[in-house]
Amino acid sequence: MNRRGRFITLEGGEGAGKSTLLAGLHDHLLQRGVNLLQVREPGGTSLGEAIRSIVLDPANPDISAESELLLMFAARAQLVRERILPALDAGQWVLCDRYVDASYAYQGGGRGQPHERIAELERWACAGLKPHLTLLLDVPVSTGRARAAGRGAADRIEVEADAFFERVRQVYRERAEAEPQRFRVIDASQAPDKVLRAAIAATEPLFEASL
Ligand code: Z5A
Repeated sequence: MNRRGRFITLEGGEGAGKSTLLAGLHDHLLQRGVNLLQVREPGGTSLGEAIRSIVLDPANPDISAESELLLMFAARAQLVRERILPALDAGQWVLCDRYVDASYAYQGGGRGQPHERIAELERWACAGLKPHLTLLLDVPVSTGRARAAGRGAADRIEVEADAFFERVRQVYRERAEAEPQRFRVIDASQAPDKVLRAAIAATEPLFEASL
């Protein structure tokens, strides 16, 4: 990849603390003088936000695993082309709350969609775009779910059983192990300030390297 900006993604299971970390990391990068775009998946474009409201709505229990996978990639294909690639080409850094690893974890691990099918969609939909850095917030499922439980009504995916989220966690960890140069795994059971410090340390090499 020979783009001027940097592409950072955040991943993790339910209640891992991504939103909490994003706020602190966003402030830190701005203080470092980074011209930053922050987006989320599914979402970040008007098409993506419409897909998000459909796919996370518990009033749509009949969405098939295949449809769910395609909807995630439809939102992603639009976000990559409409916002992420133009921002990177203009020299901005992009901080994205979830990206393609989430599809391998949730639709692959959680829903049992075949890895090769997801890989094919990635090749087709993502225009070759890979993150420079992926921060994986790793936390036991019970801890994450207990944190998330305080937040009110569960969405269509959050209603799944613990076993679903154990498979999600397992796939995330396997992907991190397979690509150690891209992933930094952060113990997200630590206090939020420690999680933020670990994330900041992981972003430092991005300032130095010509990627
Ligand atoms: N999804 C998918 O299936 N496939 C895909 O390809 C993509 C997404 C891209 C997006 O929902 C859903 O879409 C997600 C995966 C699926 N579904 N699930 N489940 P979302 O973006 O709305 O939600 P989320 O991504 O799952 O995140 P979350 O559950 O909202 O949690 P979080 O952002 O990681 O956590 P948080 O809001 O920062 O923290 C939760 C609580 O814990 C809160 O009270 C905090 O104050 C507290 N917290 C945070 N950090 C700590 C620490 N370190 N210690 C103690 N307490 C903490």
